Amino acid sequence: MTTTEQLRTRVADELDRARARSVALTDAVDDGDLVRQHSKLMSPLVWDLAHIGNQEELWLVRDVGGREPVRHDIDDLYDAFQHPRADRPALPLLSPTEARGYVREVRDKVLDVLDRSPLEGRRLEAGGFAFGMIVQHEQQHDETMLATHQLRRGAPVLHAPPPPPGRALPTAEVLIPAGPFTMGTSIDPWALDNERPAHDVHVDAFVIDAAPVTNAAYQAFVDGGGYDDPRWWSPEGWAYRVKADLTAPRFWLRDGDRWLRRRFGVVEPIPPDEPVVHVCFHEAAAYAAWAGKRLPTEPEWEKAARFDPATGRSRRFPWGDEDPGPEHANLGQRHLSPAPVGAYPAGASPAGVHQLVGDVWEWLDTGFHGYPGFEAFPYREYSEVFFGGDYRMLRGGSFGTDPVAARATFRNWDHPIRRQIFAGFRCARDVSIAERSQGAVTVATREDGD
Ligand code: AVJ
Ligand code: FE
Repeated sequence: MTTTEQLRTRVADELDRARARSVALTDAVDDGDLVRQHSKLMSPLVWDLAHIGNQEELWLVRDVGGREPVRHDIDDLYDAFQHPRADRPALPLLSPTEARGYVREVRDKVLDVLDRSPLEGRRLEAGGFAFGMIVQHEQQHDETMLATHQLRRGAPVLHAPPPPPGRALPTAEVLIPAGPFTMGTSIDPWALDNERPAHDVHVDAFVIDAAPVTNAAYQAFVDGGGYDDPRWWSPEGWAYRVKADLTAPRFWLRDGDRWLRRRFGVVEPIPPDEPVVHVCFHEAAAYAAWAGKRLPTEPEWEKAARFDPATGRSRRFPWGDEDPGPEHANLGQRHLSPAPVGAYPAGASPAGVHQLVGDVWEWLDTGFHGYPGFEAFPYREYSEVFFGGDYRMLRGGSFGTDPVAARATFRNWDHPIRRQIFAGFRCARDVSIAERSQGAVTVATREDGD
C-alpha cells in the first residue's frame, strides 16, 4: 500500500469513529430529548448533529469536492455565529429524522470526495488536513454533546466501565528547570491554525503539581471556608462567586455532613482520589491561592507536557510521539469520569508529571492569543476572532476528548466562569532560592551521568 492509500484508510477510519460516537450520543435519548434544551448554555443535541453535517458539507463536499450544495438553505441555521445557543431551540431546525438523513447524505458524498482527493498539492488537502479538521470538529462537538448529557436530568442513558485504579505518586511536585523549549508545531499535519507555528519560548524555572488537584484536596478548601473568604479570590472571581452563589463545584450535592455528586444521572459519593471537575477558572485560581500556589501559564503547561531534557526537543505527547493508547491516558469517553491520580504511570512526562493529557481539561492563567507568525487557516472564525476576548486557556483534554484532538499542542479556551465543561486544574509555583540551586545540581548530575 502506498503512503497516500494508508492516509486515505486512516481518514476513512477516523470519519467512521467520529460518526459512531455522534450516533451513539444522539441515539441514547428519544426525539423529545433531542430537540429539548437541557441548559441555556447548550444547544439542543439535534442542532449539534446537523451542525456537524453542515460543517462537513461546507468544507468537504463544497470546498474540497467542488460539488453542488446538499442543502444550501440551512447554512444560516447551523452557523454558530448567527444564533446564540440560547436561541437555537426556537429555530426551524431539521427534525431528528431529517438531521440523521442529512448527515448520512453528506457523509456518502464525502466518502466519494475522499476516494478522489490526491491528499496532496492544495494546502487544504495536503496530508488530509481538511478531513482531519472535520473529524476534530465532529469530535469536539461530541464532547460538547457529552457535556449536554451531563446537564440533562433523568435516568442514566450512557454506560461505560469505571476507570483503572490510582496509585501513590513518588512526589507531589516536580521542578522544571529554566530554559527555552519549542512551543507549538509547524509539522503536525492535522494541527489547527492556533497551534502554529513552532517557536522557541524561554520559561523560568517553576514547580508544577505532579497530578491534577483531587476531589479530596478541593473538598478541604470547600470545607475550610474557601468560598466565604474573598482573600483567595480575584476581584472578578469574587464578584462572580457572589453573583452566581457558588458554594462547591457544579454537580456536587450536600448530603448532611458529606458531599455527593451527580454524574450522567447517577448520584454517588465523590471519589476522593479523582481529579476535581466542573470548576470554573475563578474557583481554580482561588484554590491555588488558598494552597499558597498559582495556576500554571500556558507555556509552563506545554513545557511540562512536551519538553524532553535528554534530547532538548518537544514531544507530541508527554510519553513520546506515539498516538495515545489506553495505557497512556483517559481519553475518548472510554470511561465516564476522570481516573484517580496515578492511574496512568505510562503516560507520565520525562520529568514525572502525570495525567497532563486526559481526565480533565486544565485551566491556565493565560488568555487566548495567536503565536508569533500566526496565520488564520482555513477560516478566521475557528480561532482568530476569539483572540484577546474574555477567555482562559485549557489544555490536555478530558475523559471526553477524543485522542484525535488531544495532541499536547492542542489549544482549547473558554470564558473563565464556565463550569459545564470537563475542566479541573493543577497548581504551579515559583521556585525558592534553595530549590533553584538544588534544581541546578539535579540537572548537572543528570548531564554528568550521560
Ligand atoms: C475550541 C472547543 C472552544 O466548541 O466552541 C466547534 C470548538 N469550533 N465548532 C467550541 C469548535 C467550532 C470550540 N472550542
Ligand atoms: Fe462547530
